[in-house]
Amino acid sequence: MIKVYGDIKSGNCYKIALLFSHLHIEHDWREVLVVKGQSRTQEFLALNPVGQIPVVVSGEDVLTQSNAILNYYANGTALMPQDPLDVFRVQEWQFFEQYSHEPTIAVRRFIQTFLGLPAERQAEYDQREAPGYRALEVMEKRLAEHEFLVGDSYSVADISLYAYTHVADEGGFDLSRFTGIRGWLQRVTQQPGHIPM
Ligand SMILES: N[C@@H](CCC(=O)N[C@@H](CS)C(=O)NCC(=O)O)C(=O)O
Repeated sequence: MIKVYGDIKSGNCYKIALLFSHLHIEHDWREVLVVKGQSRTQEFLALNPVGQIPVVVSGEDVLTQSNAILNYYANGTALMPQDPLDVFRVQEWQFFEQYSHEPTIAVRRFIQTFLGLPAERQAEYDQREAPGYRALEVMEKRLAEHEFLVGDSYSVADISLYAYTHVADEGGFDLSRFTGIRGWLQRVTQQPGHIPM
């Protein structure tokens, strides 16, 4: 049985739960709570020296990095395009997610919702607002004219970006003017096997 070490309230971990639900991949979920220091124990660091969740263990294989895990399991399914240029587009969105979207939208959500917006992190929280909105504008540009991020069907690119976009309000982002994104969020929830965070 595949083991997933994670916290379902973490978008990076939810990506894996969502993909496994779409693909009917049975797994054993092992809760690891970052805020309780459980990703820094010796036992956990032996599994992933980076000290981060999610981690997937399949037999002898230890898999880390959420988007790489998505791509590994989606390969050969309808959730990963076949055309090499479309595969490239998936990865383009995933690198964007990790470098421009997650560090702004997910980090503000963590500071606000998980830590309760402590005074010592207020400046960092404020600094991440403008780049977060810039990331949302990039998504909006695509989604105002297309149903999904890559090609014309739902793919792992959508899973990667959905994870934190659908809870962006928990990081103080107002999505009301992003009509393309809001329509897409709705379409994602209608995919067979969709599960909430
Ligand atoms: N690039 C990693 C990021 C994983 C990540 O940042 N995980 C967070 C929870 S969402 C974590 O474990 N944070 C604890 C830490 O960095 O110390 C991925 O996509 O899996």
